[in-house]
This record gives sequence, structure tokens and C-alpha cells, in this order.
Amino acid sequence: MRKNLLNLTVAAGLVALAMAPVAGAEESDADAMIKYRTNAMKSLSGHMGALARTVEGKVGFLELVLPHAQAIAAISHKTAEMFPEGSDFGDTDAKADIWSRRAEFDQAAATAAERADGLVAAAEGGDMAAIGAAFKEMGKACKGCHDQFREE
Ligand code: ASC
Repeated sequence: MRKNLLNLTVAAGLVALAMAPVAGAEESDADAMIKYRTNAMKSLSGHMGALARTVEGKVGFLELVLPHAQAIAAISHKTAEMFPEGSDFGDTDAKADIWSRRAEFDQAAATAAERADGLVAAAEGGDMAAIGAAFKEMGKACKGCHDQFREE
């Protein structure tokens, strides 16, 4: 009897383990969007941080300047879409202002995308002074949006 109970407990545990990925699949669409954009923004920040060291001349990965810039531009162009209606609750630092001042948010995101295109153009040109200037403008666009629309 006792052994049967033990077997049952073990079996229940195994079933729970097997179900774990299914439970993961139950993540809501809003939570998935929040998770996606949080990671996308972290990627953006990673590319910016890597580029900063290159622009400062501290590292010499010049062949990565263009791919960093292209990733920054690709993500920036999709940023506004990553904040759909209904994705304002959950594990997010996004301020409600994004949705209550939507046109301004979209404009700030569009400015970032434009600056990112400028960074790509400079990276294609290969002139480090121009890349540095474009990088600085991109950073200002990031900050401009964060100051208004992201919690501290
Ligand atoms: C970055 C980064 C940001 C912006 C911002 C600019 O590299 O991760 O959020 O630039 O700090 O001031």
C-alpha cells in the first residue's frame, strides 16, 4: 500500500514535470509581447554599449560597427509596434503615458528610427568622426523617449 502511494507520488511528479512546457505556453499574448520588447530593448542597449567603446577608440572591432548599427536600426523601426494596446500591465517599466499620449510616443520612436538610419549611413561611410556624431544623436533619441515614457 505504502509503496503504491510512493509510486503515485513519483508518477504525479513526473506528470507535473512533463506539463511544465505546456504551462509556459499559457503565457498571455501581452506577457509575451512585454518579454519580447524587454529583450529587444536590452539588445538595443547592448549594441549601443558595444558601439560606445568603439567610438571612444577603446576597442577596435571596426567590422562590427555596421552590424551593430543595422541591429539598432532594425529594432528601432519596430519599437512602436512593440507597445500595442493592452500591453501596459505586467512586468514592464513602460509608463501609461505611452498609451495616453500615443502620438507623442510614436513620434519619439520615429525620431529614434530616423537617427538609427543616420547611424547606419555613417557606418556605411566608415568615417569614425561621423559615426561618433551619429551615435551621440542616437543616444539622445533613446534618452528622449526614456525620460518621457519609461519608469525610472
Ligand atoms: C544607451 C542605452 C540607453 C541610451 C541612453 C542614452 O546606450 O542603453 O538607454 O543609450 O542611456 O542616454
